[in-house]
Amino acid sequence: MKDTLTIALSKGRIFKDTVPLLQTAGIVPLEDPETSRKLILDTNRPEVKLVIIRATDVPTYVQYGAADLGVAGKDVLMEHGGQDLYELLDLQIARCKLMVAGFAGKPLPEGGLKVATKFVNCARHYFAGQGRQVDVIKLYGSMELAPLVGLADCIVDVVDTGNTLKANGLAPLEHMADITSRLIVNKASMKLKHEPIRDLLAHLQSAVEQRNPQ
Ligand code: PRT
Ligand code: MG
Repeated sequence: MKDTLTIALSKGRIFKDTVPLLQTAGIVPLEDPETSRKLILDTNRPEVKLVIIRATDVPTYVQYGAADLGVAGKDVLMEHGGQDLYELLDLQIARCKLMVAGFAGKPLPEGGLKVATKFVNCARHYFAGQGRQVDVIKLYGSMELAPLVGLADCIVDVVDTGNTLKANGLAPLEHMADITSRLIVNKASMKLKHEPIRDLLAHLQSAVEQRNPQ
C-alpha cells in the first residue's frame, strides 16, 4: 500500500538500539518483541508497522519489498550482496568487527586452509583477495566450536568484546571489516514512498548525529 511503511527489524541488540532512534521520528512500538509472540508489531502511528524477523532475513524482506525499510548489520548486508536495496544511513549501532579467529600463536596453514563460518561469501571474497586457497565450511552458529573439534583451522565471525573467543581458547587473528548497522530501503519503495521515507531518514540522521558528535 502506498501510504503504509513497513520496517523490518531483528530482536535483540538491533531492536533495542533502533527503538530510541525511531522514537525521535515519532514512531513508538506498541509491544515488545521480547515478550510478545507477534511478528508484526503495531506502532503509535497506524501507517507504520514493524516486522520482527531473523537478522539474516532482513535484507531479503527488503530486497523483495515485503518490508519497505530495514535495519541490518553491515556483515549481514555484505553477505547478502545488497541486490534491489539501497543503504541509506549508517545508524552507528550494534558496532563490532568481522574477523578471522583461531588459536593464538598458532600460524594458519599456508595451503588448504579450512574456514568455518556463516559468512561464506565474505570469507571467500576476503581470502580470494589475498590469493589464499580455502575450503569454506558453512555453519549456522557456534562457529567457535569448529577449530576446537578439528572441523576447521579458523573461523570468520563478528567479534565485539572478544570474550566468546577467549572463553573458547581462541583469539582474533585478522581484521576484515568494521561493522555497524545500516538503514536499508527497497529500491521501488524509495521511489513510490519517497516523502515518508525522506522524512523518516531526516529524523534518524539528526538523531544519529546527536548521539555520535564528531
Ligand atoms: O542470533 P541470531 O542467530 O538470530 O542472528 P544474529 O546473531 O545474526 O543476530 P544478532 O541480533 O545477534 O546480531 C545482529 C547484528 O548485531 C549482527 O549482524 C552484527 O552486525 C551485530 N553485532 C554486534 C553482533 C555482535 N555485536 C556480537 N557480539 N552480532 C553477533 N555477536 C556475537 C559474536 O559473534 C559472539 O558470538 O555475540 C557473541 C558475543 O560477542 P563477544 O565478542 O562480545 O564475546
Ligand atoms: Mg546472535
